[in-house]
Amino acid sequence: MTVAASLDWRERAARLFPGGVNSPVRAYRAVGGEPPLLLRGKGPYVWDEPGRRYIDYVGAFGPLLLGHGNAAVAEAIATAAVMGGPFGVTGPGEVRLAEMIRARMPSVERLRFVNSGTEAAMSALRVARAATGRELIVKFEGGYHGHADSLLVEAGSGAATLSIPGSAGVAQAVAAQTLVAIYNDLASVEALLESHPREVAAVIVEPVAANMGVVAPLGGFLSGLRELTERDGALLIFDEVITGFRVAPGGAQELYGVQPDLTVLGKIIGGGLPVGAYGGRGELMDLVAPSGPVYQAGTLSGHPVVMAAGEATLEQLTPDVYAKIDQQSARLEAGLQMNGASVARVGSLLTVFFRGQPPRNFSEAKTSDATAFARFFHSMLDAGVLLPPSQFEAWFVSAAHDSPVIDATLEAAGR
Ligand code: KE4
Repeated sequence: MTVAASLDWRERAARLFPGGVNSPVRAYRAVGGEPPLLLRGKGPYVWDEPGRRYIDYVGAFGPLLLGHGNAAVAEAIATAAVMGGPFGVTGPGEVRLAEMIRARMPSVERLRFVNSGTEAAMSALRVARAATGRELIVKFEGGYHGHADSLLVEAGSGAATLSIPGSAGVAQAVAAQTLVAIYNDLASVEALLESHPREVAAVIVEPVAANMGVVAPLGGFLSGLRELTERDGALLIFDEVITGFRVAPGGAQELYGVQPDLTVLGKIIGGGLPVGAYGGRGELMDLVAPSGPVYQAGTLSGHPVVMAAGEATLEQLTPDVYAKIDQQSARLEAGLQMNGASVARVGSLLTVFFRGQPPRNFSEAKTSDATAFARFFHSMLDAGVLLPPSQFEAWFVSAAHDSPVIDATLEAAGR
């Protein structure tokens, strides 16, 4: 395809989609410049239309833990696709994938498949409100759980005041039912629960924050949330859309040994195809229609091709694959230490922050030097390394990022 042809794609996209993209982060507003037109990927690599190769650390923003174009996943998709369907009734693919999820995450006794992390988080909140009869939700500044109205809010003026919409089009009344705490700050959660005693249905948290860049939970933070919610009668929801089956075989709840009441999943369990899931204690999930009064539905939920891709993905995620990914990620982290920057890492999630120390919360993360990040992003792109186009996204290392790939990344960073 000629450069003119690629310009043509961009012009046509600009006329079709808001910002020329189907998800905002893809527009490169935070780093400037035009996104490359990427046509093919294999393993750790992607190629653009002129045929330039990049090492990819976007990994579809999380799903591609096995890298691009994994043969077994592609074959499972092809085999399922020619079987026809979906059939409008439960199939073996849904059962098999759900059993694999439950085997790895025992807190997920029962679950429901949906088609995105947004749907999963939104539905988990609905279950929590029904289970507790309460209306308020607590989330964390810098935590992202998809674009459902009640999760697109910002902290109000004072810490304990009601939230304001974080997006145009979110009703004030909806925003007011979500309270915003500070990540890694149990006192901020306690203050909210004390100012609204027994009114909070659930606290929803990314057990490893990955939407402010990677911010690990400080010791005692997650277990502290478990105690505070139990004491107040609120449910604890872990949003493991990113961490699930990435930071450990059983996700962050295995890594940190804290069991939530409900878990939100997505990304990896669909092997790169559209998916989400929410689940938890049996008596909570049995509140969901048709067994209970909480309505939630989805035309393509549990799609056999998506289930096949998820099953083929989880099957390959053996303990030694996790060990290898962690080893390569540790090498990358060590090699990226450079003056003026700090590296945060949990497993194969990693962020280079352009500030002296890794941040402990969103307000600290926001003090990173965005200009320096943008410069670093473009110099890495020019050197053939494709990073997520925002200081507040995580780098995703895959099983396909072997030693030569890590070495090439570090060589580019060195330059
Ligand atoms: P989706 O609705 O985009 O499938 O999932 C929403 C979601 C829920 N929870 C967490 C912790 C998430 O990170 C996400 C989505 N992640 C972003 C990247 N950080 C998706 C990329 C994008 O928005 O284009």
